Amino acid sequence: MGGFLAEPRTKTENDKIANLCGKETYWIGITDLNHEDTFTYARDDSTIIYSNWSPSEPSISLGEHCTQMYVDGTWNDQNCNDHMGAICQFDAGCHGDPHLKTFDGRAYTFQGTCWYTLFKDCADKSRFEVTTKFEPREDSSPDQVRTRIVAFKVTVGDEYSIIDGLDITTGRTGGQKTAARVITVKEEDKNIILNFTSKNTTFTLKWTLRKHALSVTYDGSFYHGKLCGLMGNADGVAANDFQKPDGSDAKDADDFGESWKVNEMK
Ligand SMILES: [Ca+2]
Ligand SMILES: [Ca+2]
Ligand SMILES: [Ca+2]
Repeated sequence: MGGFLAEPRTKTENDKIANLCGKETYWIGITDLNHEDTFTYARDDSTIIYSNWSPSEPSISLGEHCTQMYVDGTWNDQNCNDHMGAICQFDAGCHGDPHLKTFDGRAYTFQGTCWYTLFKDCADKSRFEVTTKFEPREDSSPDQVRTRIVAFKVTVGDEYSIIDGLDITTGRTGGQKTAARVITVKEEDKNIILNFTSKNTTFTLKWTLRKHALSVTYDGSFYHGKLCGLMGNADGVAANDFQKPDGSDAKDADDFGESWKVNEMK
């Protein structure tokens, strides 16, 4: 199924796996099969960076080359032929990272932790802007931050709408809260559909809360090549999408993503 024996690399990961184990012991992906007494990850044979051996383990040199996790989360090297269950791990790419895709179809991964311009009218006098907020996910670790989109804000002229989970706030930039005119928002079965119109172009944002996934479509051709932000310039060419606010080309996805960071909103 594309998984592999679990590789707890931090105390946090190890504790979580131990909680999954319940009353059984399970194989994890740590072995010294290839180099007696030097334990490595079974998947790529790289040396382990964290361990949690039980007292007086690993027993080494006794024909024990595979590793089991006890109920309390500590490890024991054990004969690989023993029968027990296994804890498997799946790489994050399989579920829910912010894999972004530009209007022109360029896919990339960017893990920001702030507000970023998703797309906007790139003219000198910008008519609208959509910003999104990324936050770390619960399964982040110090060495690998994973994020998801948790909120977004749409500004059209002096009107704005902030979608924060299922909380919807609309108003005018002048301050007073008021019914929206060019932005319409509706909620359907924990999906939020937001529409706004500019220059005879209707933009539709569909926010699937369960997956923290946001999709954007628009009609017409007026904004062809006139957008910018994390979703690129919408000119039909995927290769030129990593443009920074100053118009220069970013050197990679992180450089591109960070260049579209905006000041934190209150
Ligand atoms: Ca051994
Ligand atoms: Ca042992
Ligand atoms: Ca493009």
